[in-house]
Amino acid sequence: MKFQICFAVAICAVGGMVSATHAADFGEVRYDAQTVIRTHPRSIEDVRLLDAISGDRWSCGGSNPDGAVDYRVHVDDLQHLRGAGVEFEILIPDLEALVESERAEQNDPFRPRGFFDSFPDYATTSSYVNSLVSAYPQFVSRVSIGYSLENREIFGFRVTSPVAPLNGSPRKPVVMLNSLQHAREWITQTTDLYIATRLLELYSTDTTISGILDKYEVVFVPISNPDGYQITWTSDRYWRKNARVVSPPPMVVGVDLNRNWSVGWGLNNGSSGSYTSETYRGKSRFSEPESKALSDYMLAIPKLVAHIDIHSYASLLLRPWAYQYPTPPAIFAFNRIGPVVIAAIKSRTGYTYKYGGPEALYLASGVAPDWSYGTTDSISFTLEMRDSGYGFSPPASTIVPAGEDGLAAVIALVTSLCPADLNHDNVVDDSDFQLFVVAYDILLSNAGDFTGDGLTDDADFSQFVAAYDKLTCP
Ligand code: 0X9
Ligand code: ZN
Repeated sequence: MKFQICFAVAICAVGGMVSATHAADFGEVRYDAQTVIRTHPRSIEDVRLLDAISGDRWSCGGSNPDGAVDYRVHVDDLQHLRGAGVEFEILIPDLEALVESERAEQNDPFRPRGFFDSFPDYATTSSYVNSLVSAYPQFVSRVSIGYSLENREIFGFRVTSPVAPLNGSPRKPVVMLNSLQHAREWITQTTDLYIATRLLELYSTDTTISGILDKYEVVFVPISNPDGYQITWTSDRYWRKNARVVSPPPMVVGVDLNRNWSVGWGLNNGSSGSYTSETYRGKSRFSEPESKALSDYMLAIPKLVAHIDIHSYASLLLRPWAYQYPTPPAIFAFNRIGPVVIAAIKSRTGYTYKYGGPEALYLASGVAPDWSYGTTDSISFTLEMRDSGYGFSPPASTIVPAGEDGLAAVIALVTSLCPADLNHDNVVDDSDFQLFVVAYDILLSNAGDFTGDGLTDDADFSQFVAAYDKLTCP
């Protein structure tokens, strides 16, 4: 059997994950003589060697063949791996060449000029959000989530139809979609913006989508880490963390925002207390203004029902918990919805994602969806976008297909949120209860089978009651 790094808990995140050294001035970081390899570790020793040699693991699990892990490695170090008998193939032979060809593609004066034909920088996204507000004034409003350490605005926008919320509620239930906590994961932002754009464009012709925007509000935060994102445009294309100076000279920069959230924060399984680590968790829970602002915004939402934190590029849909193996109380709901989402992506784009818990990737403590699920009870996932074969620099032609994956995921997620609304009238009330009782009594129909075990029984009844009580449905 192949050794599975993704099962191998602490390994991925503790200790060895060291950032490329960053000069104080953040001068241009080049990736000359750097490669990205896909490795097949046979043992924990192999992983330790890879972590020590590389310090920058790019991805693992998901669509990778069993146990394969991608690392950025200096060409001179490949011989050590060969010497140690570590199996690998070269995925990206010359990383600096990839950075440059990506830049050339972005700057090509003859490239198509549509918004989804290239990757937008901070200013371009900000203008694009304004243009959505102008094009769909009844549907879109821009919001300010807060400010980054370097005082860049973390902006977002709310999308819903002018149809009023049910029962005189002041606000519809909210689905939150944020991207770019990890600065280098550019495909996550375009996916977020693509989902918003298509929901708006399709509202008038697609009844599933009008159903979604009539019942829910979707909040988009495309650039959750604006300072880190700026770094990826100006000095270091593969910067992951934020721009916090975490130690005095010799200066070390960066907190991994996706290790800074309060639920599970501080555990060594999947985050690090070491400044130089790519998974450095920060000095305390929510020490970083970016994660703090986003969490405060989400806490103030009266009814947050779902949240997707978008990452790349392991082709995975991950449920809580990320910080520990024991399953969360809502495991039935996650296990019902997760496979539906995966199947929806497959049928829309043909791309295969996998659904799972921490065993599908690795433990990670202090991540955003553990916080949103653990604190607000919303159905929260990490969505790791598709692997294009170019690591964090997918060609611009990936933007639309990946965006379609994301759109399929959101449609399937939102339409799966409210199984107890058996008569589809948008409320879980006595009429649904009556339908449930009929299903329960005759034990023939599986209309009330929320657990997916083929029976409408007591376990389903508990779930029905939970849905009824919590009013998680619009
Ligand atoms: O490590 C992370 O923060 C995410 N992966 S990434 O390669 N984009 O950095 C995954 C976070 C969620 N992890 C689990 N649910 N295990
Ligand atoms: Zn990420």
